[in-house]
Amino acid sequence: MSIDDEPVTTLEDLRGDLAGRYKWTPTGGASVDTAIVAADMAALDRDGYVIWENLLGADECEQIREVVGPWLGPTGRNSFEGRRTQRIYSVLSRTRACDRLVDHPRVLSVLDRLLMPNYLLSALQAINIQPGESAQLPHHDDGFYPIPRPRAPLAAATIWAIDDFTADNGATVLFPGSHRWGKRRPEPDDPAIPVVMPAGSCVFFVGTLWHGGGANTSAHARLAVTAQYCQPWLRPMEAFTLSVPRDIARTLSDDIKRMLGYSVHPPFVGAVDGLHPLRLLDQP
Ligand SMILES: O=C(O)CCC(=O)C(=O)O
Repeated sequence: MSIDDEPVTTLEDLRGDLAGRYKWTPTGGASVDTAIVAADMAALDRDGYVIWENLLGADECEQIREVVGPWLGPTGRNSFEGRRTQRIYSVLSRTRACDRLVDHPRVLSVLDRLLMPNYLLSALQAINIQPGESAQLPHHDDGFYPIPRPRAPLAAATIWAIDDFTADNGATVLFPGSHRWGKRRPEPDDPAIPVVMPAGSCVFFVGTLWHGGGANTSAHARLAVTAQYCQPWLRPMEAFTLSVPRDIARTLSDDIKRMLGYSVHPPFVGAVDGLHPLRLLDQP
């Protein structure tokens, strides 16, 4: 079946499927002014990315720095993770300090329009690029799903600057407009821009946009948090229903619960023992 075919949900006898009342619920993104969202969507369509400055206050960045700092241990195991880059995975199982980034209304407002209802969180990581790190291999974040380009994005990503992003400290480098490319990869002459933005800002880009962490030729580390999202019918990068204990999941916002996998892509993708997975959170 191609993704353009009639979805199985239109079959008469699946009308009362188990997604029921959870088929689509408004997210925190509904609180964002529609004119603002329209401008964001136009930028994403044109450039493949949009930058939102100063969404977090200095105190929130400081809190994240303090919480994340003690976990920053070994550097990456390969050049993609970065030999001089520290990564913390499974952030949701460790702290609540980054929840606000995951379900920020501005982020959800564009995800609501880019992806299908009940889209999932695919990854949440802290990335600390240390001095001396070289530029990361350019890639696009939905490149590991084996569906040929050009195509609509299957995923989207945010990168939140917890430290100021400067041209020389490893700011993410983007290839504007590359979300429309077919099979080709970035060449040395392709225009690329470092995302220079103050701490507390966020760059949002579609999963088809070529990008990579920048080289850090400065004397200071660059801390970021990245939250990535994918279509509800794809397998996320991080298996959050396995890594986040149910006692923690119960305390999360409805939007985050849904994005962790306590949701269904109708009629039954994501079901647990034939039932809606939210029921697991009702059980002791
Ligand atoms: O740290 C960054 O700026 C980009 C990292 C990235 O794109 C990735 O690891 O997928």
